[in-house]
Parts: sequence; C-alpha cells; structure tokens
Amino acid sequence: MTSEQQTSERHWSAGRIADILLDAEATTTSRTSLSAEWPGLTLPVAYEAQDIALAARKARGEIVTGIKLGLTSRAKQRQMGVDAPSVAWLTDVMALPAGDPVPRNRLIHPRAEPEIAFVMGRRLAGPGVTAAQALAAVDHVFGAIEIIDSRYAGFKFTLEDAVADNNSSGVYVTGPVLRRPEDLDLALEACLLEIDGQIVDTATGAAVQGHPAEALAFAANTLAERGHAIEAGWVVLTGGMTDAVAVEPGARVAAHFTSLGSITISGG
Ligand code: 0L1
Ligand code: MG
Repeated sequence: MTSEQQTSERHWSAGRIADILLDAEATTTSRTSLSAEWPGLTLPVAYEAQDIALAARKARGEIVTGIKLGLTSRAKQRQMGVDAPSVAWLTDVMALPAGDPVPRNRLIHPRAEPEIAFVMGRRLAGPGVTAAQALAAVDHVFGAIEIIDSRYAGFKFTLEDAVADNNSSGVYVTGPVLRRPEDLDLALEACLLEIDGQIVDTATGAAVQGHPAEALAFAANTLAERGHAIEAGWVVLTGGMTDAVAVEPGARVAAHFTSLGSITISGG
C-alpha cells in the first residue's frame, strides 16, 4: 500500500467512526466497542474521528465553547479500566442551564460526576506548558456536575473508543460560585457527591492529576500535538473527581464543594 493509500484509508476509517458515533448519539442507541471491530482504531485515529465529529457538529450550528478532560482521576481510570487521561470538545449545546433536569431524551444512560472547571482568561498553547503556567492563564474557577453518556453499551470501551466518542460527552451544569484561582487551594478543594440525600462519594481536587492545573497543562500539551490551543473564554472541565454514578429517573443528584458552592440536578 502506498503512503497516499494509507493516509486515505486512515481518513476513511476516522470519518466512518465519527459518523457511526454521531448517529448513535442522535438516535440514542448504544453499540459495542468499535476498537473490537476496527483494529486500526489507534489513539491518533480516535482523535482524528473526534475532530471530524466536531466539524460535523459545527456544520450543524454548534459553537465550540471549550474542552473536557476525561479519565484524569485514578477513581475514573479504575472505574473505566484505562490508564491515561484524554481530551475532548465542549460545544454550546452541552451546557445545561442551572435548574434544568437531566435531558433524558438526548441521553442513553446518563451518569453524573463532580468536576472542578476553569474559564480561561487568556489563550494557552503547548507544548511545554507547566501547571503553574496553565493556572496563570485561568480567569476563574467553579464547580460543575458533568452528566456523561457513552455511545457504548454498558460504558464498556478502551481509551481509544472513549476518545473517538468525545470522552462520553453529554451535558454539564456549572455551580453558582466563581473564584479566582489564586484565592483557593484547588488540590484541597473537597466535594461530596450525593444521590437522594445520601453521600455516595467524596474527593478533593488532588484526585485530578494531583492538581486540576496539571490536567489543564496536559490538555494544552496534548492539543498542541494536534495543532490546537485552549482559547481565552473557553470552559475547561478538568475531569471527574470521583467515579461517575448512574442517574435514575426522578433521582436528585447534588455536589457540595467546600468553597465552590453546591449544585443540584434532578434526574428528569
Ligand atoms: O471526566 C471524565 O473522566 C469523563 C471520562 C469519560 C469517559 C467515561 O467515563 O465515560
Ligand atoms: Mg467528566
């Protein structure tokens, strides 16, 4: 096979993977892992599929509003059986207004996870970004609940599958308290995750790569390899602090942060 044929095969595969996953999302239908069927689903191909899907989202009018890290905490890596973090895209339709219930009609099997989120004050471009440089580019920080949804049955996937699936993107809701990053110690920022008033998990920001700014630096450096930067004004979800918990219809999910306030969402 010539190198031109190899490139075109790679593009075709990434494009097909993007189509399959966007269709599964649109029809709220889960499927089995793609990596089992496509041995060519390497990490670069998975990121290429993610970017092709983003182009399709933009073509239908969605606006890129930021990025979401995935699998940045040991809890999440253990839960999903992977050992590395990853980066994916956020668009405007993924932001859920505070007070809205989980939009179950758009989701297959929603799960909730608490996160520390940033809004960027200035552009951050890798390579070589350190956590200190990353934090200096942040304008403010807030708490968030991400409602993830996987297009794979039973959330069974490899890292490559999850990357191609935009890191299980669903929707996210942001908390009521904005803080400057220098005003709090994010490694010590704690969160209690509650379902129907029962605490189901707890974590501090240190669960996220030792400090959420490390996750931000990882994102800047990983995106740089693909020719992207993190733009001023973008939201960055730094990754689930705890395991993600299934959100049943009628459930009440709450995340209580030490300094970043409380967020409650109804399971719809
Ligand atoms: O924040 C996260 O760690 C999201 C990970 C996406 C993969 C998943 O758990 O479904
Ligand atoms: Mg997440």
